[in-house]
Amino acid sequence: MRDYKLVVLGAGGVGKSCLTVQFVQGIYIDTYDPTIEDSYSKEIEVDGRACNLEILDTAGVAQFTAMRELYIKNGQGFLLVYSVTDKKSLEELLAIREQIIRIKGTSNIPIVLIGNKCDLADERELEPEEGIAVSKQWNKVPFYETSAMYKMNVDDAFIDVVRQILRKEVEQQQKQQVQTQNINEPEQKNQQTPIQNVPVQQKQQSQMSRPVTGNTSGTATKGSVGKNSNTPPKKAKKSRKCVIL
Ligand SMILES: Nc1nc2c(ncn2[C@@H]2O[C@H](COP(=O)(O)OP(=O)(O)O)[C@@H](O)[C@H]2O)c(=O)[nH]1
Ligand SMILES: [Mg+2]
Repeated sequence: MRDYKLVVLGAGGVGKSCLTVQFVQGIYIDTYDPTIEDSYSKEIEVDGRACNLEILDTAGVAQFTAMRELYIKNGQGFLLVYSVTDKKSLEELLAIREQIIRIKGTSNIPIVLIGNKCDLADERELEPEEGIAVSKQWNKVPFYETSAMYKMNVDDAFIDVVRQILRKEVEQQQKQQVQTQNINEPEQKNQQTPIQNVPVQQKQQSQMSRPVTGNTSGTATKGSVGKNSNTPPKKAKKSRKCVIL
């Protein structure tokens, strides 16, 4: 089984831990220590492939630390979380994404943008359109409004980023195959036509898969680790408007 490293990033209090624990354990913890930075593991099957996810739930306000550099370097997929009740938390994600791009040296990175707490209709400072606008700005990264409290779109968002990683792997394998063929091809042609001087045709690069832009689904199987103070969810205020782009 392959290991995949996911990193959950965003401002303090946006719901990173609640989302992670909800995804891994299927429970909502209302009082999670904001200073705890923890990693979780969960086995899931995505498109028939067994994956072992290592999920790092980050904490702390200092964004530009050596630690952060290290786990961004090691991370393969990133969940960038803001709260729809906190305008500033979306702004903070812009710098975080820039940092990821700088460290990775590319903008082709498996990322999902998450607007959490979409159940808090009365406290909204950000409408779905604002998340959609940022997603467009970021090469149309998939955008989900989630509620960790009501487990809305939580699995979808995590599985989406895993699917992006899998797709990227396939793209890289295809690229390697094309390169190998390009190296081998001239020799084969020469063997077949030893006398005539036939120019060797350059193989066209094969069409790469298109980037993920839509919502996805998959099956969660097994979770592990964590603290358990399972508080039952409060009743939702007003309508819960959540979107998936
Ligand atoms: N209503 C609502 N509250 C949430 C949701 N997710 C998190 N919270 C609240 O936000 C607080 C901070 O969440 P936490 O996961 O600790 O944030 P973190 O600092 O980003 O890890 C929690 O204690 C919850 O009270 C959600 O989906 N809906
Ligand atoms: Mg936390």
